[in-house]
Amino acid sequence: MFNTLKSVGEKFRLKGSIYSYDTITHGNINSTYKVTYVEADNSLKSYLFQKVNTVVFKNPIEIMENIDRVTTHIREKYPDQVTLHFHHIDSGENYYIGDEDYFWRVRNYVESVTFNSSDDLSIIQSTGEAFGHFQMQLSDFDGSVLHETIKDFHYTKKRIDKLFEDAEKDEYGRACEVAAELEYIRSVKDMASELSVRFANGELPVRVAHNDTKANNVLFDRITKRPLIVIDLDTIMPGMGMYDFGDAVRFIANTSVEDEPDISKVFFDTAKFRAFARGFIGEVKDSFTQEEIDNLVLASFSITVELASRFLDDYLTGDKYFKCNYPGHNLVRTRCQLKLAKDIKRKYNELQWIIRDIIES
Ligand code: GN1
Ligand code: MG
Repeated sequence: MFNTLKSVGEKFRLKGSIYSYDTITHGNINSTYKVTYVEADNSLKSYLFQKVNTVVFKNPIEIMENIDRVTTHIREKYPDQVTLHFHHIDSGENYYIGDEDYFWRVRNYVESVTFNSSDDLSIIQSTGEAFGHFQMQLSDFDGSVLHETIKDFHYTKKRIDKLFEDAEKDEYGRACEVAAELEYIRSVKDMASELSVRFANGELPVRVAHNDTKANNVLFDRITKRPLIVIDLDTIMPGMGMYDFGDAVRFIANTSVEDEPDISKVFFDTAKFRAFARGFIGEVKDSFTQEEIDNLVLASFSITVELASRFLDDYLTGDKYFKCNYPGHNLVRTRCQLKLAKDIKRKYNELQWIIRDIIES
């Protein structure tokens, strides 16, 4: 790896020589490294190198254009905020296509801390603020100029339809193991699909969606523990703001991890939901419509069922999309997300009351 990183660094004209590097292990798609250089005056400077998975991201150049447009908009509106800065190669691009078409990019490393989960409700509320703030900052940005880099990314109905088609084909002979999971998804398909269908019909607002609002995509200041910046802008596309909320709570309000094998540990924590919602809604209440606010809980349920369907589809089609750490990892992920979806559904009314309470307070 060292030699690869060294030659990528040379392309991006980074000064000095590599002092150390670490692999950053979170993220299911791309490969990420923190690379520290020692410069001529002996000072250390770190960068984030990323090798983009071009099987998933078929148009990485379009992704870089999207990121450029969105970060420029934010930088112009809030010049004092920490922003992401991508380095350029000699010929001017902010990416480098290397051997075997590997797509590399390099950005500033922001000294910070991230949280995969937290029992500290103030951290959760701040995470909500960060993602709400991101939505708010982009509420006056014309989303139609963005490329749809992964078509129908959160078109839940299509995701579920594809799952059933692949279960029918059953190329890996795994469908018989997952009859119960398929049956549950079939039973909630209409409910989980509703928002995505209405969005596709033009009945709901088109926003700039971040589309990957996991807690660890917010960087916090190490000392003040205030949010600094939202990262991982690979999936910014026109989409539903409500789904950004839903994706975030599916991750942060899970009492365990996203791929917990023991699903008896998996519940949807209403106190964490409340904390996140308070932070998020505080930021978006003037830009979101009443209808969007009223559908935040449905969005949370829908995206959880959608992700379960994506994991299960990947399992049935040979585990080619999500990185798997062991055989059956995608099935474990599926079961965990379905357990969570069931718990969200069970607590539906209580969650709606929490949203109402926040709006009225
Ligand atoms: C993928 O690799 P990562 O963690 O950024 C996926 C998201 C899923 C997530 C689940 C492009 O994101 O949609 O919610 O895994 N990203 C893509 O952990 O498919
Ligand atoms: Mg991501």
